[in-house]
Amino acid sequence: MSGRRLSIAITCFPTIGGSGIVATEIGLGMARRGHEVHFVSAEVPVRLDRATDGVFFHEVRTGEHAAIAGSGTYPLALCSRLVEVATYAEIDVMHVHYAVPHAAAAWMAREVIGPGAPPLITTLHGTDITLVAADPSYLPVTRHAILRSDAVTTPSRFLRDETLKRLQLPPSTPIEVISNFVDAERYAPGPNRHCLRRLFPDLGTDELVLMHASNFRPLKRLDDVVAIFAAVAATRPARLLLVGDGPERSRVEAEVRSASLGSRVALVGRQESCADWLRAADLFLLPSETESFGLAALEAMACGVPVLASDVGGLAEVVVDGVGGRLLPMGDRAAFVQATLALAADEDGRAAMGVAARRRAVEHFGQREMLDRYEALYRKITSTL
Ligand code: GMT
Repeated sequence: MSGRRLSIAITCFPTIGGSGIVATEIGLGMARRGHEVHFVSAEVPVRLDRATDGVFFHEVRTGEHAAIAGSGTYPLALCSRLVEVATYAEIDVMHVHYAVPHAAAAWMAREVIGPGAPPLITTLHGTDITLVAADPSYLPVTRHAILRSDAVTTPSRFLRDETLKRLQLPPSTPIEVISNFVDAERYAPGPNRHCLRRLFPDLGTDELVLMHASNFRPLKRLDDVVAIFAAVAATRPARLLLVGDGPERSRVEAEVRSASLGSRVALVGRQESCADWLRAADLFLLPSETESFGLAALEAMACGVPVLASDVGGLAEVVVDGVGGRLLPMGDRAAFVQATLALAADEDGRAAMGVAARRRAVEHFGQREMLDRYEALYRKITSTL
């Protein structure tokens, strides 16, 4: 390691979701580089199950007393825990992911600690900004915490511009774009069709396997996924693999059955890693209403799987239309069906697109480069304060 060892506190949501995954991979990467990393969260983040030297976990517990139960005291408990951890572990920098409520809780922790408090980096992820902008109850405090952060980062230029606009920040507010990244060794191409045998015992070798992975929230447009698949499957043999869980899952499962697609569609629920499933897929569908980045698309690309995504938000910074996949008008199911069938019919074109997808993921979204940028940011803000 060049430079002194840093003690870093990372706060994120522990559940499956791009923001928690990115935060966890940053922490693990920093620990591998010799820094000490303290995760401060309600639960152990999903991908933090790998024992890594230099990684510590601090659970945030809210009180169960009847007087405060249900009053949403999590930000206060997080603030108190950050104060403790910052003091006992001599934290050099606090890095919080997702503005609501983490940025405000960390800003409060700095106020409580007073002079000598560690600097704060806030990384915004997307839904945090739309939520704050749409609900004024969170706006003043979150805006303040963002303005008081020593550095603010976003995974895309799209989200940087949206943040400035939606939070009405001065255009000169420094927001650094550091792209999300993928571990291109864990997420790599390779044959893995056998993992589908149990799900689809009668799977033919010429069948097209489509995949979608998300948190099953309405903005992922699961109805589009199922409708696109149904139209494709009516034309040629195909299967659909749905990975993830969330509010839309029961409805989607019922819809699949009522459309008599039960034997062609498998819902495998929440998975710690998508890599093995991606290696079994031919194409990845992401018809979202919006995405600040689209980490799921990047993971598919790293596995050499072409992505068919909506041309919205930061997705255009990840997928180049016609290179590693297709960008299609959001909500235009016919366009998705046509693009899927065209790629299904052109095996060589599809393979070339998979190679291009992998190349783009490796060359533009490499883990080492992004970790270098975060580490440089940590060093910059700890040396100037
Ligand atoms: O996609 C979600 O709804 C989950 C959300 C999250 O907080 O994990 O994802 C957001 O952050 C990811 C990591 O930066 C991005 O890849 C996703 O595009 C972004 N989701 C949205 O903007 C809707």
